[in-house]
Amino acid sequence: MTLPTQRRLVTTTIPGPESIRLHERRRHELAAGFGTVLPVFVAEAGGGIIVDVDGNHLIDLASGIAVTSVGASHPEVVRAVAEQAERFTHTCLLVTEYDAAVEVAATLNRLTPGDHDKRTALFSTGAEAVENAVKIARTHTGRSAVVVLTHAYHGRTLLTMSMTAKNVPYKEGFGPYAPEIYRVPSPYPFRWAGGGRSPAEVAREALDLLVDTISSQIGAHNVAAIVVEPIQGEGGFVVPPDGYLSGVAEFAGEHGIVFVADEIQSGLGRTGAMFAVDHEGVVPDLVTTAKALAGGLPLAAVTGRAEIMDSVAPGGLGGTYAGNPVACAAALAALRVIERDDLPAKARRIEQLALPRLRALAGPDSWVGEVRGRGAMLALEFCEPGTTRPAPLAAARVSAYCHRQGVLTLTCGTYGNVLRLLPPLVIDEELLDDALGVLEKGVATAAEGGERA
Ligand code: PLZ
Repeated sequence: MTLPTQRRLVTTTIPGPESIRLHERRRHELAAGFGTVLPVFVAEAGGGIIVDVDGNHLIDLASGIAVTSVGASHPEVVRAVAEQAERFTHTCLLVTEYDAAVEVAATLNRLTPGDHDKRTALFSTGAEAVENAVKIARTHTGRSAVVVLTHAYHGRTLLTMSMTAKNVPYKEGFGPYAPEIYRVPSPYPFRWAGGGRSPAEVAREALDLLVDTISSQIGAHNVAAIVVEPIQGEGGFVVPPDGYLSGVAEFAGEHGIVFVADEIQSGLGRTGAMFAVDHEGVVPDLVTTAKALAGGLPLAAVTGRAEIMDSVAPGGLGGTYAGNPVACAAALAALRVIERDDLPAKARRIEQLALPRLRALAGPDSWVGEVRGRGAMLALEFCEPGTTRPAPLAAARVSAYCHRQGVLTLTCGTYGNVLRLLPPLVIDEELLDDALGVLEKGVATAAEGGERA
């Protein structure tokens, strides 16, 4: 089945009447704690298109939060899932074995940075991968402290929520939080204290603060892991200046600290390289992946140095669904597509098409204070014109405008003022062009009024 590659609105409002009816029912059945960006019910999706139950064709600039890089119904993923499900859906990797899991591990061992000996552990969600990376690092080092950044997002479980920076909605009311988590400033040039610093200065100052905090408040010999998103996702698509990631890796290496790159959102082609750390040539000790890994099925992984990974004794890692065979079959198909069709190159092409147009929207009189990102992980940060005061309402208005016009956008950021673009890497160029046109119009007409509404 191939979906038409065109935006088409057939109802006068988005969501249309059938979505509204279904959403009403949902309110009585699903827990209120699950928010929704756009209460449109999906009938089918693929490529860059989402077809809703009213027959509207929306352009997908979300990819289910950076998951469906190969599209939401890539025929090779669909076939792999069907074939595997027909043979067996589950036996549990902790009970009996199957080769698809080994093959996924081998592929991740090959694709992740560095040509040292590696092992992979499979899980179902990104949060589980991050939790297990910490468990592995603690076992390997015999230490307990974990260092994370401001604006970090690592998940919603107790440990990963504790590692996540933002309070509402992720942490509010859910404490007490896990102990032994320490936070250092993210090198966020647009918001660096004092302002007016060059990216190189921000990288150096942030590194100094990391070293100083660890030395004076924790003790490097007590730190098991430093966990960093090479481009921060939920926190606002914050790109660390050159030199920061390599500096962290070097410091970690000198002190026997496990350097964990959380590539759950940025990895597997999204930023125009297979991994975001590849842009800086950094080789982490452990890499976490999820999201794009299995083309929409739940699968996550920790991949890294064999001597670190193998420090946990048999039985120490697992989970009923860890490395589920249907998810592994989907992953093998998705990874094949990512490599064979060179989706990192597609991400670079998306950047080439979109970034100049997005950059043209920024300026001293504009509500767009900064445009940043890499590959197909691009964002606009909305601020009161000429300042860095966050303008979350402007971001929300522009996003709502896009939704009304049939373009699915997401916001993010510690201050909720960042509009992010995460198109499927396989998106048709005409669709992308159309979506960018809508976004441009949204910024021109809807941002204005910003915080006054
Ligand atoms: N690490 C870098 O981006 C998930 C969160 C959606 P899970 N980001 C989307 C939401 O609001 O729940 C994410 C991430 C990074 C870890 C995770 C967690 O991955 O698969 O959602 O557990």
